[in-house]
Amino acid sequence: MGRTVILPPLPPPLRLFERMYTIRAFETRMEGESKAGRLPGTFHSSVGQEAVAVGACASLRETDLVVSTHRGHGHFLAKGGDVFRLMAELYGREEGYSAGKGGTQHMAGPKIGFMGSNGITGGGIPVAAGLALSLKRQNRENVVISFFGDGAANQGAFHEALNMAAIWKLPVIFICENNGWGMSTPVKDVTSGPSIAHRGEAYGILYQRMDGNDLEEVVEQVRAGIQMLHNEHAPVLLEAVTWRARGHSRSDQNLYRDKDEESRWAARDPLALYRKRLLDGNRATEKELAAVERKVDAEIDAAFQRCQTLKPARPETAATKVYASPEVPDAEDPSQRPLKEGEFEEKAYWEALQEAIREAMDKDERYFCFGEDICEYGGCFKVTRGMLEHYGRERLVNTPVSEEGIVGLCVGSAMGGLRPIGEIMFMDFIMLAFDQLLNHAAKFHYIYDGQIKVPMVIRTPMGGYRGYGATHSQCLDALLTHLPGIRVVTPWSPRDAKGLLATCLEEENPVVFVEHKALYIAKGPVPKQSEKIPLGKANIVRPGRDITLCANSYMVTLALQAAEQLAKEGIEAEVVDLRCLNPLDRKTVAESAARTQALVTVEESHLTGGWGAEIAASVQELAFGYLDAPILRVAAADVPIPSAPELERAILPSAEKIVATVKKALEARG
Ligand SMILES: Cc1ncc(C[n+]2csc(CCOP(=O)(O)OP(=O)(O)O)c2C)c(N)n1
Ligand SMILES: [Mg+2]
Repeated sequence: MGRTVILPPLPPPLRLFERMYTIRAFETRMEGESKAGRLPGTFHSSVGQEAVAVGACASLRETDLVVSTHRGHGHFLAKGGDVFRLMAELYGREEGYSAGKGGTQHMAGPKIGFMGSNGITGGGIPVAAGLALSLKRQNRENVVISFFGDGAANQGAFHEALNMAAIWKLPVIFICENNGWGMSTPVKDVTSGPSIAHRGEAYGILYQRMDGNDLEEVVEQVRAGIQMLHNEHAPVLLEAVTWRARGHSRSDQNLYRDKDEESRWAARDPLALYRKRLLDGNRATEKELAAVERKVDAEIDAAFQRCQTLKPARPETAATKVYASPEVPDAEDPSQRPLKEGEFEEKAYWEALQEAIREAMDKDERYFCFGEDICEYGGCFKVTRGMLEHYGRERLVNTPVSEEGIVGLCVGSAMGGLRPIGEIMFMDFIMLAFDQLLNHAAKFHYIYDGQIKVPMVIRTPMGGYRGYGATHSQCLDALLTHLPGIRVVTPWSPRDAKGLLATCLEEENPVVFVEHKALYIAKGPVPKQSEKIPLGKANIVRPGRDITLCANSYMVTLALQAAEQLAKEGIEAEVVDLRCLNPLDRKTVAESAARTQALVTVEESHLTGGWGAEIAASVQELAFGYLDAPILRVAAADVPIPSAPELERAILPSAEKIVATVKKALEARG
């Protein structure tokens, strides 16, 4: 059943003209600054496309949301962005919307519903769908506009997001600004099908092509689109046919375009067309229009003059706001308390995980689980088994096989106020979502200077030892730690699995929570009383005086087995479970190594670039004087993971390899 939503009244024509003129004047002035070398980085002018931005935003409320592109100044101004703060951002000043951290391609103003411009072509589309999911789940009548270019319509992200928005009927208007070009590539050379708009047909959603240089047509189509969206409860795809009047970016001289094209489109300049239409229709006088132009020119000039007085960004701000909730190194760790009889139950790792999820979901409606085959099937490793009956399909959502979409919608919905718990079926598949995870989730808080948070947890199983072969066995935990902005947690025991997941579910940062296939059915004591284990605290799971074994996840099991064997030979190994890779508890490992004077790292990620190298470097920095043996590493060999058990064993860590490596280290000690 549809509903009629009263749209906000349209701004008067002179106001629309003023907005278009503001964008034109802003872009013109700042492009000059950019070409003169006074702005850092690049510059993408939206001159020629003002009617799309202004026409689309004309029917939005402040609480409606916009997600933009690398060519986003116009969208920002049309959504109500402040000229001075936008300009200041382009100059790299702290007064800018992103305090100089974002620059021209990464600005946000959530207070005015502008949820970020984005330097990744197509990257904002799943984010917009996720924001729409949050609006829908919160029963808000708002809409999201997702702006993107013709080039972005060829990204997988576009297709995954459109499909997901269509199946869940999300309130998002996808607006493709087809400006004829993706850098130097003409649309027709790289785009199949009758039109980009027609791609909507494939997803069964409403679609329409429109003249993107005709402000009134854009206003009308977007207004109709929003109304349709509310009536049909379905997303809409609009293709605005327009033209990029300037070069792609600062350095582009447009040498690949012919003069005919230039003069044809120059005659269709959207600002001049609207100006003429207002005059011809007696809706504004020359005097009124000129007065608007003078007023805007003065405003741009005032902002410009003010920007010249601003000081450069202070270097000490460069490393601030990387994380929305900081690491708490001295937080109390309840898991250090030994459990007494009656205080715990023996539980499997998977059960402990499910308990943490259930406890969060029972307390707070914002949590929902989101992933492939997590409903009836319970997920590939059955962590969500049995939950569907209790929580229903609203709180447990089976998704298409669309990893980029899964993570992207988690990102957007987390930004919109939800608490998504995403599941990636095998960690290997997370690579399909790296863009959303590492370019978006991990960076948004920082690049928008703390204005946006992405509190999501992505759970995923890693690991070999099961013969699944190269695409279903990898440990990518170390790989994820190379980029700041994202927590990486790798629990070993069922107690930690529950206590760490409980903490992660309350984190304000994005988290990748890495489980291990070989641990799901392993049992251990889990306290009846819920506990939250702080992130970034390694755990000494076996004390010893002769050497430190630093491990995580399933490698802790192997390290303990190795320690047992070594003990028979009189070598007492201390086993330290890192538990988290970000934050990384270098201190506990260094202190342990300082006591034992020797260290072997044990990881299942590949040797080269693994976390063992990072720990080795840190320990020699922190405890060099105490060591009297070389730090050695046990890791997966630098080959893809083979399937046959004999081959897999040959390249993955084992207790025997750990024992041999320990002996080698101790022999060198002499
Ligand atoms: C994922 C990704 N690939 C490539 C680029 C480099 N790049 C920047 S803009 C652009 C063209 C985008 O074309 P379109 O989506 O039509 O937007 P327009 O520049 O025309 O506004 C490219 C290839 C990028 N920023 N991100
Ligand atoms: Mg384009």
